[in-house]
Amino acid sequence: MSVKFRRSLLFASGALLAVAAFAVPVVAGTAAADPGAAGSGNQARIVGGEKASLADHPYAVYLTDAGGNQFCGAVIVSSTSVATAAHCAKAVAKQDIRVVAGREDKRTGDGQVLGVSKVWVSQGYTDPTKGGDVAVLTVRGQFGYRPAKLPDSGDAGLYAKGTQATVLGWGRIADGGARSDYLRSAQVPVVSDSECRTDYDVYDQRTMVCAGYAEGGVDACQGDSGGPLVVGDTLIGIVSFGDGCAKANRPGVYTRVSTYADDIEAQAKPRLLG
Ligand code: 4AZ
Repeated sequence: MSVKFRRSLLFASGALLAVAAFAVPVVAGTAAADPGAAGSGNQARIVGGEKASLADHPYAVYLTDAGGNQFCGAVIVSSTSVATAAHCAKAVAKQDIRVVAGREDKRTGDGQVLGVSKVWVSQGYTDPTKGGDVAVLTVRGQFGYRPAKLPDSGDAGLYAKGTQATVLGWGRIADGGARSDYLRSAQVPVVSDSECRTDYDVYDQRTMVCAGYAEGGVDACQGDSGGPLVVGDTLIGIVSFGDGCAKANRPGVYTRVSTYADDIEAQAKPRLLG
């Protein structure tokens, strides 16, 4: 979700006081002419990335509405379920959500299109900027593609500052209209909690993790929400929000999957009826 942050500055007794910013969600603006340019602040695609292959990332999937319009990304976490952002799961009625797996190029009929039988949203979720931006969709049928791994207690180091992670998506291309037809990926380093707290007043290190370069230029963008941030095949983040895309000192904010791994696991488990 693209979120515009306003910061108010208060000068008191010669001291500079940063007042807690209030967040005003806005519809992402129109794209700049130079997608991928460092610090351009454009609203275009996965910024600064490249075409990616499902052979390397078979768990990367996207969500469409009943009309076939891609509105978010998601990630296979078991043979019968995907994880995505809560704000994605809530954007379209359950009966209208389709999960498209095994289709690198949206213009083809490759892979599978599965409906959704159940939607689980993290308890207490209200807004991406308040955390808990994670959901699990149970599909009708089974995926023929391997799931991403969920992080366990031994994976805490993956969240260390500087870890190179890969973000994947079919996000918007330009001019607030068309989205990328192809799966794209970009490499982004994990940002420290203290740095991300400086960048975003709403940052919560328990429920979120940031990734990107201080100078900007590489980022997830509109339409990439719900998609995976992986290290190898381990899912460490889910694209959640940001102030625009690829701006300096405005890294992408991701749901911290380790915090929700047990919940996701419980929801992902294929359950026997009766
Ligand atoms: C979005 O609207 C979105 N730069 C996703 C990620 C980011 C911004 C917006 C992070 O889906």
